[in-house]
Amino acid sequence: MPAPLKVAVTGAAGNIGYSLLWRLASGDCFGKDQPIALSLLEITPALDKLQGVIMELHDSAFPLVTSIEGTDDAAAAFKDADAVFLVGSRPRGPGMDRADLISANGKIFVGQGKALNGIKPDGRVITVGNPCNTNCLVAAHHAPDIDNGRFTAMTRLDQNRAVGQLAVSKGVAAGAVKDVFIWGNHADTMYPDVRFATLSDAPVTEQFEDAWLKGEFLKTVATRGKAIINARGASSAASAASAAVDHMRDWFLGSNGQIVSMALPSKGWYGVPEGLVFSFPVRCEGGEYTVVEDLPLDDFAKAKIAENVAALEEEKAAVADLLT
Ligand code: NAX
Repeated sequence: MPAPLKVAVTGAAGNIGYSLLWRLASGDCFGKDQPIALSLLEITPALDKLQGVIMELHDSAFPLVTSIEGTDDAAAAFKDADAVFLVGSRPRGPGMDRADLISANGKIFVGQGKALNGIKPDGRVITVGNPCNTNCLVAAHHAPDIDNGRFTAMTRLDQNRAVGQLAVSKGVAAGAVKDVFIWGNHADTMYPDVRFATLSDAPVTEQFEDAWLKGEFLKTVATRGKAIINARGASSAASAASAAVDHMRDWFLGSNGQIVSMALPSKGWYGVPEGLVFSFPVRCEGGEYTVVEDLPLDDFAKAKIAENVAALEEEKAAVADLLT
């Protein structure tokens, strides 16, 4: 057996945590022969609840879990971590607009960014807590010793939602759909690009009307989070946890040649301003991701990318005081 990976999860007593921790512990993310040491971070008032979660994890007797620590100290939680899931953040409260939420959550990611400076230099960070792209930007900014390429944000749930819509429409399993990915922000503006995707080995663009792909399909994917809240009375938690597992698993173990979505600090790819955390098409192999840089852009894709750049520039401006 290899040495255990230290896996840190924030907001571990929350709804996503309650699904995510069991998937991590069962080996779905890092492999069925990879032991893990769980390091769980919560705010002080939620530590009792976290103890209950830890008791249940112990009661699940996972063979791969070597230890479980719960703490409210971010520096201790992240020290020498190999993988970090930044899930914890503040939900939007009554009367809060998006700018208030961005600014309230941005502050959390200043402190956590400083603590993330202590992860292993080759550690991997996924930001799930919203607004995840901009929270990731803030966290990476405050961890100067860690290459900002180790910081990512999650648009895999949007990708999976798009795959799910296509698969259900044709009555096939999701595994028949390949190379769907997301451009931009994890927000209503994001763009699920299917121009290079296949379903049952044939191009998606030959099996669906263009008007549907750019209309109802796009809208369904973009507003799926709200539809789930309306139907379930609670936000997507199991599917979000599943997407976080997919994201981190592919980064560690590879995407088998498939294009997947990861929001990354831009290095100027596709004209996206450097540093903006933007979802790009990537392939993962040998523990690293590589942006697929040579995809042609049509006018629709260019317009959607521009719309997302503008939205993310606006979010960045809202946290300018946290980026000094
Ligand atoms: P919950 O409110 O159930 O849980 C959040 C947990 O985070 C709570 O236990 C809280 O005590 C903890 N927390 C708050 N501040 C913290 C801090 N500074 N350090 C450590 N823990 C802290 O929310 P949940 O449903 O689990 O969702 C978590 C986040 O994921 C939210 O921001 C949500 O908006 C976001 N999502 C992101 C998605 C994505 O695709 N990127 C999709 C699902 C989800 O909406």
